[in-house]
Amino acid sequence: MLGDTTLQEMYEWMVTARNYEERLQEEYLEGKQPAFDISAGPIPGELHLAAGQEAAAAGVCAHLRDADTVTAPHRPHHVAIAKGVDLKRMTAEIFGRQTGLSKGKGGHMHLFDPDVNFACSGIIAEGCPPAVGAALAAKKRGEDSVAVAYLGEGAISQGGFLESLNLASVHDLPVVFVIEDNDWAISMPKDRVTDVENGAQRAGGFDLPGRRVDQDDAVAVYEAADEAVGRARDGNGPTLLEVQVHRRMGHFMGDAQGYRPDTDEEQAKQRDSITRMETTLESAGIDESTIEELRDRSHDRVEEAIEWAKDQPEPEPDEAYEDVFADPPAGWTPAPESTTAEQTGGDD
Ligand SMILES: Cc1ncc(C[n+]2csc(CCOP(=O)(O)OP(=O)(O)O)c2C)c(N)n1
Ligand SMILES: [Mg+2]
Repeated sequence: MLGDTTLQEMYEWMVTARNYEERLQEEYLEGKQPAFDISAGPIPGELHLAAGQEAAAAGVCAHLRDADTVTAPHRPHHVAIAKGVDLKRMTAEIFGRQTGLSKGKGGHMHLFDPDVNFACSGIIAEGCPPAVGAALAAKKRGEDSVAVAYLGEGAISQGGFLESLNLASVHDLPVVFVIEDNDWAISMPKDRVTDVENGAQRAGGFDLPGRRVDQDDAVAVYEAADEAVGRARDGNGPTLLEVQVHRRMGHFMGDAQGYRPDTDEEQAKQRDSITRMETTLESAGIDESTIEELRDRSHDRVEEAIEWAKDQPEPEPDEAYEDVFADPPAGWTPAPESTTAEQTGGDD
């Protein structure tokens, strides 16, 4: 049963994610004008925003604990926030700072927070095999933790995803796959890349349950995930969920979206899961002042994280050679002369 506290928590995550991305957008554009130089400004590199997809993160992560593993793709902020990733260190990572989650070397598509078992990757469907591995580890250790792998609908024909479905099913692993169907894979509409009507149908080929949540309603996602995560935690194996979400923005910041009909973008904005959630909160009897308080708190948290991150030092050039290999190959020597064989683990 979905109580008021969980509803409010889900709303707060969703609003935090939206505020956060609105602020990232402003920071990102600073310094990139007028020629849109992708390496310029306080946030270097690409930036994929997930505005419009928050329900898929909140509805699933509301069932998770820190010990559960979550992997996300290149559009990760909403999921990271709902999983409880440290917002300050995540922001420092996005700004390329030394105190970032990956010491400023990964950027926004490579956020790793071992404290809450979160990882993401710019390679699509790449999070599926590690999630299966985490689920296998939990099962072998006799723990009741679960793993959740997020992917986009554009990744549902990737080998890594299909092989993961198979392994998870064969070994009855505690893993939930969540497809965020935002209708687009960069500029490619779904019906150009697959003949299945919805991604949840992929489950049938592997004899595991598949379910689609047709609208980006966090409460409907919560209910579907209740069953899926519960099934995994109780040792009854994997589930595939698909959630219809909407991409309010371009594929990445700077995408002119010439391929996208204006009506599609307009519709995405109208079907806002956050507005829907506000109506749900009001119907549950939560008063406007409480909702306002949640909004203000999320706003303050976002500002604090961004201000903190911007104050953090940038990595030193020498640090580029650190943490590259866990176990460097024999004879591998990094370029800086100061680095010793002991540091590199070379063949001394
Ligand atoms: C293995 C691989 N192939 C191609 C790419 C390039 N690429 C980046 S995002 C993307 C489309 C992803 O679409 P979808 O999975 O629907 O996620 P969305 O961007 O819609 O969130 C592609 C093809 C990649 N990152 N990894
Ligand atoms: Mg997509």
